[in-house]
Amino acid sequence: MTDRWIRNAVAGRLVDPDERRSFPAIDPTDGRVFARVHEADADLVDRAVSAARAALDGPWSRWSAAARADLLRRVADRIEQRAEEFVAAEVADTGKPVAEARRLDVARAVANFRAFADIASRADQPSFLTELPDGGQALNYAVRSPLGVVAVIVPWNLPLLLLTWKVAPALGCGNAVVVKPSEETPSTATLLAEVLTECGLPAGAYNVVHGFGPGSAGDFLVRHPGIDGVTFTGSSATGTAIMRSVASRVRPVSFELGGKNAALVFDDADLDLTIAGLTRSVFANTGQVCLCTERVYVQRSVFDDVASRLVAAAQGLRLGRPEAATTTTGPLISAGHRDKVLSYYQAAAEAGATVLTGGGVPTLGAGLDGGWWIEPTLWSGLTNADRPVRDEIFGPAAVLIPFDTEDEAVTLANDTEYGLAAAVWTTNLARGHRVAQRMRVGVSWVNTWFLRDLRSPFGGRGLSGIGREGGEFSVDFYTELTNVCVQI
Ligand code: NAD
Ligand code: 6OH
Repeated sequence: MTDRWIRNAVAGRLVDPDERRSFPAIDPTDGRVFARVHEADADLVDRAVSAARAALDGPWSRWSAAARADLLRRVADRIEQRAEEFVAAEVADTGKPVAEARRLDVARAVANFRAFADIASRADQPSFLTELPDGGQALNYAVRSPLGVVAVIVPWNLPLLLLTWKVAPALGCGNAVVVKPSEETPSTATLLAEVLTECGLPAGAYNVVHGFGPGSAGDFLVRHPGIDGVTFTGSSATGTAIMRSVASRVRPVSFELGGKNAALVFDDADLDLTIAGLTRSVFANTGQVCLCTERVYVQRSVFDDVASRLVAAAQGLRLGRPEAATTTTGPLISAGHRDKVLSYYQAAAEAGATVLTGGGVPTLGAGLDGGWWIEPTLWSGLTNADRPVRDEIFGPAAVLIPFDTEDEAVTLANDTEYGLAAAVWTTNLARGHRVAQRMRVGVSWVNTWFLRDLRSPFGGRGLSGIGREGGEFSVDFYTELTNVCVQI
């Protein structure tokens, strides 16, 4: 049994763990327990919310926007200095390749703090000069104030990236947060607490409570009367449950939820670029990115070529130890999640899919067989009516489906209740713009995938979410506007 603890953070201090309330932190590469996580009870969640309220009512409320921006920049610098600790913590929780944690997760955490230092401190405030019937005037101007105590609930797939995507703008706008990381990936949220304190964030402006959803810290937090809003990234089912919990007190929510994202490959696409892009978009992070492509629609004349080249690329992926330079692909996050993904492998087989590659569980040896490994998988022979083509799988798997015309491709891609992301692959510029705009999604890429400018709106439609974050859209969520009208 390990004696390492992952702690809650309340009022600027790490909380001594309670031996009676813990759950294991498990390394997904081999199933080994590497730490115990202190599960916050309702009382500790209450203390965290009170600490956040006290911070809001205390000196933190008098920090200027410029001082908050300086703090965010110091935090970015400090994460860079302690980058290898963040990498190690993220890799321990997720099993992802070390190089990927460095290049994507930790680098984006730094970028999130730097970007929102600029964005939040430059947020504009609308004003209008109103002409009155008697010839007089009134000046209307709006001032922004923090939303208040914000509950931040995040998932396990990109834990630090998605946490800082919310915490940086929330703090930049002067809020106090109570964070509930995923029970699968608790480490980096607690490490961030240390860094924020080192950088001078007042006690209570950032708190962490660990635990699960229903009947645990997540549920206690979203039902707490002391919170002023909820920003949530996770599954559509959990989003629905949280919305219900928050509804009784009319609090704003920002939801970034699941996806069932399409790629559309036209016969004029640059196939080298397309195959490299599809390989990333289907298999990055073992398919555990909300933006990952799970449906690949391919124009019929290039279908066989695209299929065989994508299969070769999938077979070139290397599953293995996170620290090995050759490793491209880690395990899934948990045994339960692998069971879910495997149930779709089974459902695809039952629906008569042709398994182009993969379809099962690999044998890796080298001490890895206790982990949650799974084979990268591609299918053909399914249609939009089949469950593996309708439900979000959230694993390294996609289906290839042929189409004949542009209109047919658009119809097939939009035939889903989700609406997060799409990627169009074509060298025809007009078609690229045309099709990208016709996608019913929040994020539509042409000849690329997961290319992000943090000033642009990010979010989804339908089952994929409510609201947009990024740039001024984050500022809009994390602030309230008060309009002042002065008759002149
Ligand atoms: P999840 O919904 O199971 O859990 C997300 C978080 O919510 C966790 O911290 C969990 O403990 C908490 N939670 C669960 N039930 C709760 C409740 N009733 N009240 C309060 N909190 C509760 O999601 P997951 O399995 O961790 O992540 C995978 C899902 O997240 C996928 O559906 C994926 O598409 C989605 N996701 C979306 C985006 C996006 O930006 N759109 C980004 C990443 C992940
Ligand atoms: C989902 O898994 C990825 C979400 C990505 C972002 O929120 C982002 O800002 O890039």
